[in-house]
Formats: sequence, structure tokens, C-alpha cells
Amino acid sequence: MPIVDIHTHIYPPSYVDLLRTRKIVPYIRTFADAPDSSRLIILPGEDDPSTPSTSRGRPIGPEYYDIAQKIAFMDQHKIDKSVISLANPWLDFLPADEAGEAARKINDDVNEICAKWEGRLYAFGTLPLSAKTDTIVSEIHRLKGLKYMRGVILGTSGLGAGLDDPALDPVWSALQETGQLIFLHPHYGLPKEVYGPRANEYGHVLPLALGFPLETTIAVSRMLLSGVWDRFTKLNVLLAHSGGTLPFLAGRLESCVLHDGHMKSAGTRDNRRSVWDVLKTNIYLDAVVYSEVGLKAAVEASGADRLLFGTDHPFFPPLEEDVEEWHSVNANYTAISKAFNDDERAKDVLGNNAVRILRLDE
Ligand code: 5CU
Repeated sequence: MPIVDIHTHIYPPSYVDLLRTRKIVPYIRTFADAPDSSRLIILPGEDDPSTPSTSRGRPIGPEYYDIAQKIAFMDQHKIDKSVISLANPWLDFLPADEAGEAARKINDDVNEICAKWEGRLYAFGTLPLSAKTDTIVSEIHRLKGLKYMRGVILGTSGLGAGLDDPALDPVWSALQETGQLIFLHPHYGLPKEVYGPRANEYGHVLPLALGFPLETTIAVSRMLLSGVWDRFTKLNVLLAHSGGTLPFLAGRLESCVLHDGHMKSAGTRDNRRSVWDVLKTNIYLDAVVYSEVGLKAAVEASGADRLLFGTDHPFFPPLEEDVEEWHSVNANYTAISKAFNDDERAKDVLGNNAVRILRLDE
């Protein structure tokens, strides 16, 4: 049985070069109090001057851009195949006239990286979301022809107005038509006010543990409420972090719709697919949730045949020096083992599902 990591990121060297030229988020730079350590600053507001130096982004080393390090990490953690994706914030920040060419370059670079590791690496492509819709749609069609691409990674901002924006319909249509899986991944989190005046004391914990999953939950709920899956019944989406909190909150979402007077009178409450139906038909969930409690909710919501192992490498490395095995990875392995008592379904989640869904045996 192969072990497949479907949630594993890379910043290809050309993207790193781009970040090094920038002076506003996202960028890579050193700070006066630690001139020897480059920091990767990507999350909104994480370079605020009041932020302690240990919270200003994260140290960036070759594990973020050197594919040899990815392969070494895979070997270390017994991962046979990885489906790599550009990490956040993708190309969201580029001016419209630069995004199309940048996407083509990054996608070609990533496809070439995969070709050098035939059989071990596949990828999700990146879309030039700030460009004109025609440019986005042609990149979707071009990606379909790249040998190692198996779908696209997408943030939650869409064309700028979120994923319930009707202007995205040509994008959904092209992705459905070409049968490409969307890997929906957070980046923007929640407005920083919700974390309160003491947020700095907790480093990245609140934005990453809660902001990311809630962002995904809200984004996918907006897709559901605006009828994306009623219009595009074959559109498939893989949700990062086991669906944020969607498996846990799906019942509440359905109940709120049922009791919403505005949606009832607008005629949008009825004649729509339920959250449960979409969860079991169009949604896949990664198993990057670090505990069997969250994993069991994901299984209940979507089914063990729709759950896929991931690591989030190169994020969440061990902070201790000289530790070879990553706690974050082992936590996900342990959760799968405990949730399924190591029965056949564990093997499906660890790799068989990914091979089947993403055609990794072709
Ligand atoms: O640690 C982080 O900031 C992140 C991030 O930005 N993206 C991600 O996928 N995981 C962790």
C-alpha cells in the first residue's frame, strides 16, 4: 500500500526570488535583530512592528524550496508519493497583467520538478486569480495537459469577492469540465481584532489553529449557500484541515438555513442540495487535523473513502534541534491509526483513496 501526502507545499525557487524582491507582505527578508536568519512573512499583519521577532513570519530555509529536502522528508516519514502545491498566498497579490505569465512559469516549473521524480511527485497547479477570467480559464485548460498536474490549489478570496461570487462561474465550469480537483486552502484567517489585545503573547496559535479552519469553513459555506454545487453538480473540492469545522457544524448550518425567513421568502431555502449531500458527493477532506476526534467527525460527515492523508510540510517543523521525525506528521499518523483501529480503511486514508481519486497510478 502506498502512503500518499496530498497536503504538502513548496515555494519553487522562482517564487522565492519574487518574494525576496518585495517590501510588503508577502516577502522574505532579514531583520536587524537577527541579520543571519531570513524570515518568510506571508500572513496578513505578521510584520507589525509591535510583533515580537519570534512571531514575525517564520525562518525560511531550503526545506521551503529545495525539492531534495522534500524527498528526504518523504523518505524519513515513509511517504511514497506527494502531491505538491504552491503554498499560500499563491499569486493572489500580483497585478492583473503579471499574474497569467507568473502562473504559467510556476506551473511549468512545478511540473518539471515532478518529472525529475517520476512516480513520486504530482502537483496541484496555481491559478492567476487576479488576471482576467479568460486568462484563468485558459490556464485551467493548459494545466489539464501538464502530465503531473492533478488539479488546482485555491485560496478563499476568489476573484476578490470570495467564493460565492457569480463571476467565478466560468472558473467552476472550466474546472468541472476538465475534471480537476480543487484543493481549497486558507490564508487570510479572521480579522485580527477577534484575537484581542493579547494576541501577540500567543504567537501564531490563534490565526493558525482557529483562523485558518474558520476561514475555510466560511468560504465553503458561502459556496454552499450561493448554490455553487446546485449549478456545478460534478465540481469536486478537497478541503484543507479536514474541512475546517464544517463536519462539526454542518448540522447547525442546515438548521440555520431551514429557519431563515429571508432565504425562505427569497426562494433560496428550498430546492437546494443539502450540506450533507454535498459533503458525501463533492467534498473530499484531508486528514490534517492532528487528533482522532476531528478525524472521526470528518469520517462521519464525508466517509472514510473521501479522506486523504497529508502533512502540511514544510510548515510545523519540530522546534527542538536534532529531532528527525516531525511530531506534526506523527500526530496525523497516530490519529488515523486510532480512528480506524488500523483496519483496511486506514490504508485507504493513508494512500489508496489518493491513488484512486487523483489517478496516481497513471
Ligand atoms: O505556519 C503557517 O503560517 C502556515 C501557512 O502559512 N500555510 C500553511 O499551509 N500552513 C502553515
